[in-house]
Amino acid sequence: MLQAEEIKEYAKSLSVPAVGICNADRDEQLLSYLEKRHQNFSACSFEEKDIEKRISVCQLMPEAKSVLVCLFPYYIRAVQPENISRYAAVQDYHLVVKQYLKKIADFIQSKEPKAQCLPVCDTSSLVDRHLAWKAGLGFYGKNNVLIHPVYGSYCFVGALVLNVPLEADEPMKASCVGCGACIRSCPGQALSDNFGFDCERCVSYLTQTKVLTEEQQSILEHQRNVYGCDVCQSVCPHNQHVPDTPIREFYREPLRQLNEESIAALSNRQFKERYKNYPFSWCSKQTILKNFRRYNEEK
Ligand code: B12
Repeated sequence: MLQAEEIKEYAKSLSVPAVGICNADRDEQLLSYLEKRHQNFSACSFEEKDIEKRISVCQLMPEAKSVLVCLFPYYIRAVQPENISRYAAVQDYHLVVKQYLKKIADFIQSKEPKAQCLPVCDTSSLVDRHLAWKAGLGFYGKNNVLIHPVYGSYCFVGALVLNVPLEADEPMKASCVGCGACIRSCPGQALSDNFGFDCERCVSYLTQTKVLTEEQQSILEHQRNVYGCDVCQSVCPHNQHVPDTPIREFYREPLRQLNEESIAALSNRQFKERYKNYPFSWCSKQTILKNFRRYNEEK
């Protein structure tokens, strides 16, 4: 029978520093978190609205028995992006994470030819950071992000849904220090106690959204970023001494800033081509330019 430890060791040999396992049962605990959240805040337009799809791994793979969850740190001290968030300045995590998950899936199938492995990163109906929390890879911060004790919150989550049972890990005992710096610093006051999060006030969301209300535009005042936001992470004490990422793909051509004139000179197709390896290439060129114009008007 396939052993959890040998898969974890293999993943670590690829430089994936945090790997854990959780079961694929319908998740009643997540259900209560989601219900509470939906009572207090409207769901973000990027979020899966069907709660059953979020809590049932079996809706993605009917024979699912376990989920192997990995963290992919992306912090690089020498990379200090000026007007985009850190996660957007490095190679597109969807592409990078999927390559690693494919290698791990190949390893699993070499040991267990009947194993089915479904890669998940960001775009599925599952709640990625809940999976990571359940698999013991970190704890939730008041800023809503999943924090690893060594790599902090600058980590992407990727997972393989498996039809083979594996020994599950326990959630981590450690917790966020609870200083509230993220809540106080959030430019849109999107965060509140008890993991409250109002997407409609989050700068990251607003930079990715085409049409904004006047109030939302005022939240973006003085925000230099034209894509994403790192404020609630950069003030977090858990992120102050994190090591550089061991994932080598993230060192390839990191962006320092986006330039308005250069982007305006590109056609939509050229924009997609130029930035196809970065996570914001799905976003329209017009949305990025809207963020530049708003910043310029306020200067
Ligand atoms: C939609 C989305 C967004 C939206 C909404 C974010 C949000 N807070 O919901 C926007 C565009 C604003 C956004 C921004 C960012 N995002 Co985003 N986003 C997503 C996406 C696609 C869905 C998130 C979602 O469903 N949210 C709704 C709620 C239900 O889920 P949740 O916030 O993850 O967690 C809640 C519950 O799970 C519950 N909960 C569940 N179990 C438990 C257990 C305990 C103990 C506790 C206390 C709570 C708890 O508490 C949380 C708060 O309500 C996920 C990928 C995915 N499929 O999960 C990526 C994802 C969450 N994003 C990610 C990233 C990197 C970011 C940014 C850091 C990017 C940036 N720099 O701009 C910011 C962070 C903003 C923030 N403070 O949350 C990573 C997060 C990695 C991490 N270490 O946490 C993810 C997981 C993508 C990935 N696979 O790596 N994102």
